[in-house]
Amino acid sequence: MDAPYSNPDGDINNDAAIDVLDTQLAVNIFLGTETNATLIGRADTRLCNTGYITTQTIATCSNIFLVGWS
Ligand SMILES: [Ca+2]
Repeated sequence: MDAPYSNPDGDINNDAAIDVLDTQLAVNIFLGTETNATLIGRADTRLCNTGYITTQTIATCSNIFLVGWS
């Protein structure tokens, strides 16, 4: 498994906040119900930078939202 991006931003919807909406978007992208290419690309570049969305991407987004990135 690839390591998470070293400095994830996590702001998938680009509203300058990391919150539950970003986590929900990560889940929807993982499930395939969110198909917006911009959101999918942003989720990858701002969370995992692996080229694909996994449960680790969702976990990273949740962690940023809940406890911040350290
Ligand atoms: Ca956001």
